[in-house]
Amino acid sequence: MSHHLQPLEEILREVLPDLQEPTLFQNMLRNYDGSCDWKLLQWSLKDLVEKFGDKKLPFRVGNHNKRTCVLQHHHWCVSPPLKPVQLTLQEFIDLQETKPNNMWYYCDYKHIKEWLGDNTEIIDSFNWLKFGIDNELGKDGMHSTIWIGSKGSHTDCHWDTYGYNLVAQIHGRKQWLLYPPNAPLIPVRLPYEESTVYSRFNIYCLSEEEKDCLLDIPDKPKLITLEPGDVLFVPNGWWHYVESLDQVNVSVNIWGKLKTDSRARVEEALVKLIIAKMGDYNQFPNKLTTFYTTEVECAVVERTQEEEQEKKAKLVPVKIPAKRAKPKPRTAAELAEEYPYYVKLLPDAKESEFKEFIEERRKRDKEKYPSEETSASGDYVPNPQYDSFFESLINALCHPEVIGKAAKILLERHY
Ligand SMILES: O=C(O)CCC(=O)C(=O)O
Repeated sequence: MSHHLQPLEEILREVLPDLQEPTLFQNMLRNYDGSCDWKLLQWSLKDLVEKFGDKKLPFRVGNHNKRTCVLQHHHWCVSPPLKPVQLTLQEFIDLQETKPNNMWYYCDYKHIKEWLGDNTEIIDSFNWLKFGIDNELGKDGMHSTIWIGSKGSHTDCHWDTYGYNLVAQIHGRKQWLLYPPNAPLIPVRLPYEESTVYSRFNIYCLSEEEKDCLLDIPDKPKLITLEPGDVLFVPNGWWHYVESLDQVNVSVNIWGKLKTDSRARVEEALVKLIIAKMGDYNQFPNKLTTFYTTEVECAVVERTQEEEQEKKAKLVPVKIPAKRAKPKPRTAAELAEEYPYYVKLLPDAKESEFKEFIEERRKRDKEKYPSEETSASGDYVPNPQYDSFFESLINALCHPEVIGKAAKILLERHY
């Protein structure tokens, strides 16, 4: 029998959208008798292989010690191979024995609905009800995202423009480096990915200059290794760099909705308009300016309507409970104090620990094989404008501060 009081889902439903700090939830998915609320977590790797069956999934492939001319983002992965390889989970696991040590494989950011939407066993094997996400989004795994990678697979440093993030580690360990919003990590929108603001820093494989800059940043980072069963809450706007530490890594996540999402939609539509019109990117086949302008306009209308509703809602008097109830925890610190067995604040990374982390990544760059200096072939097309003035111009116009201001003006002037 548990003597620890678990945070109620009603509390987390209310509190999570407002939490301002990354927070670790431990022991939430496992019960005292060792059983799991999530079958996904209970399954062994062999079970997982069986559940995934012969479904082929795309894995992008990168090189452990290659500092490419670009970050190893989804669309800019180095060769070989040029395109993601299609593998079943079993094939991916088998590859770990035979692949060169310096290659990593990552089937990342895969919407379950799109890739495993017909696999009811996986969809029903987890849900986010305990975290108060009990609407369409979180009642099962359908609207979650899955990440399957090998040691060294990583997601470059970025922040997500929509929602708050809950990430559950299922298999293997992953290391997360987090920085608060506004830490000077140089936001860029090229290579473009909707809803993701990347940092210019290639943390996976740091140059000397980047290393020095990182060590000079006054904001204190958080560094945490997630173990199976851990759930990490990442507030909107926090930078994160994520790297897999073990041979086989599986995690799932969900983005919970925020009131600010409709505002972010206006900003994202503006960025898309600028990039689609100024850049020559294959991912924007529609060359009609009106197409993207309409997207901005729809986002503005939607946001304006939401603001109206918020204003009306404020006019409705709030009922004050007759009896003064015990105040509910409202911040991460209060949650951690009230539920110490389940909720942990992330301490700032110790200086020595952070320096070691940085040195390891600096080493990758030093060890790169000169003969492997990126020379992409086949249909991998390096961005010819990388670091050109044109790219800097796009990044300047799409800078979150510029876009934020433009969105503000648009919303104030509309109608
Ligand atoms: O697990 C990863 O590689 C990255 C996850 C991530 O960026 C996210 O959940 O927002």
